[in-house]
Amino acid sequence: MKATAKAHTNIALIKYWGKRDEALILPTNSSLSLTLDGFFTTTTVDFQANLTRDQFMLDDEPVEGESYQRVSNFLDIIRTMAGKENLYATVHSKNDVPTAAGFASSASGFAALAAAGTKAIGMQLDNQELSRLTRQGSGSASRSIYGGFAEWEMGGKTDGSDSFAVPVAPAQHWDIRVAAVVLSSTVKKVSSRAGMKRTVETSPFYSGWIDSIPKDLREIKDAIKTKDFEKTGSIAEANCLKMHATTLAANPPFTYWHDTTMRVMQTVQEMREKGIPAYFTIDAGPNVKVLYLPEDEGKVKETLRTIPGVTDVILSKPGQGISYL
Ligand code: 2P0
Repeated sequence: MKATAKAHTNIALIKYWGKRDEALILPTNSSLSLTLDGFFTTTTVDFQANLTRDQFMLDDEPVEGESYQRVSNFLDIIRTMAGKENLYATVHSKNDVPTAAGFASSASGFAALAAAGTKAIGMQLDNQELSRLTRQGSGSASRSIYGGFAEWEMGGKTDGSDSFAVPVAPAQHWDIRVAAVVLSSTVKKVSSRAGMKRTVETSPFYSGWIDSIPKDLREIKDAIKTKDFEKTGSIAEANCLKMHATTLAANPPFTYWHDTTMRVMQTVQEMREKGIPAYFTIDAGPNVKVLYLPEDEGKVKETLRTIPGVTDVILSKPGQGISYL
């Protein structure tokens, strides 16, 4: 009862920022992302009758504590679905996500775990069912089931049955690139879970954020379909700024940005003034991801690398969805 799956991380162009149900991980808004080739997790799940508890190894090191509990709780959901409540597993995960690049490994991690775990226990789920399950491990992971562009539809039901991701366009549809700009100082004081919770509960800007999402989603899907880079990039950049604005109005207020974060944002805007179409987006941390077109790769990389406080620039293409090894 053993299976191995590989999943890539994704970068949100329309951000998921807020939950309406924390246990089931149901969001307050729909979101849209691009799956990335350069960052992935490979996970093997092996259910064995002789085990009395799960074991979780990450990059060959045993994991305990909160991370272990999240994995084991997620396997509980799979066991319940399969009707095999007392069957425990060894989980071996390998992250090919440079941690310094500022990508949360939870998106690729839970997508790979869901795919390998369900296959190992003998279930055959379609992508929609797999995305719905994966969502319960980590919200953003629901989008990593698919390659290319994917939308996580928030749904409206209280049981989460209509909250899952759907494909928007495959990786082959459009070769746009993402540069992960690595900063020398990346200490993050507020986790994304805690940050979105505080924002939903206290930020007076939150209702403006929610109201603006349907239009952003509609327009970015049109722009992706017609491969309109300026429109796609400017909607993504503005959506990111709106998300981060909600945190400034939270109580207590907070921001994920550092001085270098702002320097990178300004440099991207200056590149545009010089005629290079490039746009930024930022998740719940100080690192910046820059969207650009393949023909501008050399100039974009060189410009970003020379910003004081930037230690590395890691480039990625659109990536594929779940695969089984
Ligand atoms: C996103 N982020 O759409 C947004 C943008 C951060 C900013 O999804 O609590 O790790 O596991 O559902 O998915 C980060 O939050 O949160 C995130 P949980 P997750 O990518």
